[in-house]
Amino acid sequence: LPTTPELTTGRDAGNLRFHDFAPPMESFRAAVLEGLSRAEKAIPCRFLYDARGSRLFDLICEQPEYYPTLAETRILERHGDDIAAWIGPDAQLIELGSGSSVKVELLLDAMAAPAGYMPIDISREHLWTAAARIAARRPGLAVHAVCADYAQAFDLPRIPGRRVAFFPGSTIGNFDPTEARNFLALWRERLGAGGAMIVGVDLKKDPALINRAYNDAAGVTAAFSLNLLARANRELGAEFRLDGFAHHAHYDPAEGRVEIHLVSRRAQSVTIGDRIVRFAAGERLHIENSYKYDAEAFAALAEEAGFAWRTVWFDPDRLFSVHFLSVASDRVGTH
Ligand code: AVI
Repeated sequence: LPTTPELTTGRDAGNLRFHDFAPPMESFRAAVLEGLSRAEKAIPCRFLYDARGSRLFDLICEQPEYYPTLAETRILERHGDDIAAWIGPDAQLIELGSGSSVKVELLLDAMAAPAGYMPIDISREHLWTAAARIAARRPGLAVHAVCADYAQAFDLPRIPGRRVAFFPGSTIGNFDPTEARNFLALWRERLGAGGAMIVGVDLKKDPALINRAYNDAAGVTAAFSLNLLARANRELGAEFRLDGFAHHAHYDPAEGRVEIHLVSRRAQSVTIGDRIVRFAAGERLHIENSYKYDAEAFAALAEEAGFAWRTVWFDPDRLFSVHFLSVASDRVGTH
């Protein structure tokens, strides 16, 4: 795959280096128009995260019904020392989709002497602020902030230490299982010999508990979903009436996933620039899936991606899991 060259940023300071791969901004307009022209209307979930969407997602994580954040934090607090022992010495910790880098501090605290910390995020300013905070708090730690799309090809900066990736939050669940396997395989190649990956994965459980998490009483998740239409109004000059659509999130145990849609409350036409898109009453616009796994099923998926599955930690209520995968040395690729 062609890789994007790294830009010089002039932002380096002290123990902080900034590597900018200038991830291309995918066209929101093209994705919306293409997705709305399908028989089953859909917009990819990555477009939920503009600045307002990212703030709303942080708020979702604070809702009492949204158990994944709380449960994963508990795991990292309780088992941080054990996880650090599995990571071992001379490791650089690479965080995928680091956002505000909160959970990773629990791992950095537990690691005796990390060789470095490399947060990767597509959102440049968010990344810079979080990386600067960690670098200031930990003057002995080499922090390499990487602005890139972690699912795309780019040459990971070469810094000392074995590569250990941290992918928390069950973001892996927003891929379908085939995409998840391909994504893990890509990162296995990238991590190389001696590498490992720590992945947070939400578990299958009582559907009522899952449904509550995606339909919080304060309506934050609904606002997060509807922000996609508000974003289209702001950025594309679309004329979605937000009161014309309802957030609908439902866990399908057979598929093992939460399916999130915006449902048209009535028959309506929406103008987007020079296009008119028609919605029938009750018609659904798909905006996200969130897959849940049994620990065994995720271990099998990781093995199919070429990792050696090592161990898993759970919170006391068995709501969430954190898996430790290592790169089996006899299967290492050339990257
Ligand atoms: C980011 N991701 C793991 C969240 C999830 O639970 O699938 C996104 C989310 N959507 C609605 N609530 C949370």
